[in-house]
Amino acid sequence: MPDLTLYHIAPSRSSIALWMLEEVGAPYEIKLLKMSEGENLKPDYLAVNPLGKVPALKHGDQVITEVAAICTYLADEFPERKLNIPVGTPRRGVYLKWLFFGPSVMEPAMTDRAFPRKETPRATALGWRDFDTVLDVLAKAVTPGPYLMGERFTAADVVIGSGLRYGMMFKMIPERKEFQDYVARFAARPAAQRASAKDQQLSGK
Ligand SMILES: N[C@@H](CCC(=O)N[C@@H](CS)C(=O)NCC(=O)O)C(=O)O
Repeated sequence: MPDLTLYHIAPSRSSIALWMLEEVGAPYEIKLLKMSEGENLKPDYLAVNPLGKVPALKHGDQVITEVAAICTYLADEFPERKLNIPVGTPRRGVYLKWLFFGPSVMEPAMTDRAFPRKETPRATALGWRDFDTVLDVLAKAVTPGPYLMGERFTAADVVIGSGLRYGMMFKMIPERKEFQDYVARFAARPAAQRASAKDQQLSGK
């Protein structure tokens, strides 16, 4: 029995972890939860993640939540797949920057745009910038590419790339050429295709 278990709602943010598991290529098990039936808010799953959010990844007896942490963890845990920038490499700092940028800058900026607040908080009180500035930074980062870290595809592309891909799919992010080209590059990866096919099958679509 694999000692990696993904708690997954298909499709959702946990699809990002599913893609990462396919990139890693180690055996894993999926525990599928139905949000429509509130399974993620039932005691069994709250014992795994008290927030009731997916993904959660169990590795042995350890539980990891937060999708960017899961991607970082898997990339470091399976270094032979070369999906990380190892400790001691000068560019690791930039790689970590992108892994944190996803949940702490890109996602909040997207949420600001999609769900405007009545009162705009002071820009200096926030840990991110306005949507347009954040998108300009990302467009520059993925050009000319092919990936955020140059030639090497890493876990940072799984995190940032998924955000851009889902953002465009749900019309939360404009279909800028830089983003379309970047997304097309990794959508051709076999692991990304396997993860999408699994998600479609799991969601019955
Ligand atoms: N900060 C979490 C967010 C995870 C998250 O929002 N997951 C959504 C799926 S897209 C979820 O579990 N929603 C169920 C709910 O809110 O009840 C992460 O980055 O992993």
